[in-house]
Amino acid sequence: MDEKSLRQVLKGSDLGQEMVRIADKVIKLERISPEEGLHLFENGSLPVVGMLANYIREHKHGDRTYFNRNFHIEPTNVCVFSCKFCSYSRLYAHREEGWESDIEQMMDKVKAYDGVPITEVHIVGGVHPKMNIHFFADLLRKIKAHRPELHIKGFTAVELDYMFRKANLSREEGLRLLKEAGLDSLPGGGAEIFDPEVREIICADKVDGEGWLDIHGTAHRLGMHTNATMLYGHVEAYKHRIDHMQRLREQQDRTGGFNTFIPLKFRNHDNEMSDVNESTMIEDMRMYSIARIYMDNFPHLKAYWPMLGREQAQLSLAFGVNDIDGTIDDSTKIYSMAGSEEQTPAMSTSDLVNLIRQVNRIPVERDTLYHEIRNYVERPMDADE
Ligand code: V47
Ligand code: SF4
Repeated sequence: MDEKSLRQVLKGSDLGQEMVRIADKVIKLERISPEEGLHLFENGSLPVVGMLANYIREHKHGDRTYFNRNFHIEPTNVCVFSCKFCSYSRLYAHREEGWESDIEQMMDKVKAYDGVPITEVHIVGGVHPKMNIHFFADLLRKIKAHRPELHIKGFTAVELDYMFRKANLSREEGLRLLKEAGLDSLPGGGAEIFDPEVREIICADKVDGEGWLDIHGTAHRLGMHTNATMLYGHVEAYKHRIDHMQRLREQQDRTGGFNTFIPLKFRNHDNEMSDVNESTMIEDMRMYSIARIYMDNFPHLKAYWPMLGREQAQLSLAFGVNDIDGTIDDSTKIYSMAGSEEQTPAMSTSDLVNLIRQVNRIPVERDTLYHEIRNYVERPMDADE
């Protein structure tokens, strides 16, 4: 929708004075303040925040909707931490209930994709007390030796913080070591909610918000790109979501290396927070919309379909989202174990392309750093692909 039509629609809606003022700022592409962000959460109806978010989305990316071809390696689900929302991990004392892969098993997984045109491997897992930085550096070197062009996006700031402390390395030394071994970028996990009081309730024992931001800032200074997540829809209040996004926005102003913001909806199956209700679909779409409006210096907003489900991911493309992650095979267990509809998350490229086309957007395959590999409207799929 162009600026004139958007202004006309908003004029016809019965908006309060404050909402009119904020909407005007958004349309002029001005940054909104934390107070204005909170006003959107507390008073913004889905149609209004959705239209504004879609305006920003189309201003930044038009109809382009990105995905990539990737697969996951989850080295272990044994974890020294005990986040209350986690359905996936097993404590070291109960490690016989979990899994632990050695380098050879993980390399077999990499080799299974020989000849398949994937561009990224995403490595993420629990924090195992016996898998140290040298073990992972060895894995990275072996992956690069086998397939040098494969982009390795690996290890949350939580895993890194633990590895570096155990090896007595500073964050910069640790990141340099892994970068030299082949690590290309960091995923966005482990951020949860930065506010210390909420963190104390949901994940008291892992790296705090400052530490998470410092690891990402250090990675940016070393020339690596990273993502950022926010786990929402549990015990936090709107002000905590704003605080989280504000800290990320400030970090991005300082170091500029974030590619994508990924709001993650809390799923309540089989974890210590199962008594907390999940957010509604309307609340999820409001979350994406306000994230798109607030995070003005983040180029991309991602809906992670294995967690959200395909139909909601498709719907999110009208509410600010311009990326739906990758083709992923059944190697990620984080969400199926937490109650996602996607029990064995796998979508072929043609499934993803169709899903995006059905809502009149343009499917674009990208690499991890958003270089375009193929525009599927300019170059549609052949019947035999
Ligand atoms: O940090 C764990 C989340 C994250 C639950 O950077 C849960 O491209 C909801 O960060 N309900 C790890 N969420 C996954 C992650 C990620 C995923 C996809 C792409 C990227 C990227 C990053 O999963 C954790 C935590 O916030 N999580 N349990 C749960 N019950
Ligand atoms: Fe461990 Fe990550 Fe689960 Fe927390 S969310 S318990 S750090 S695997």
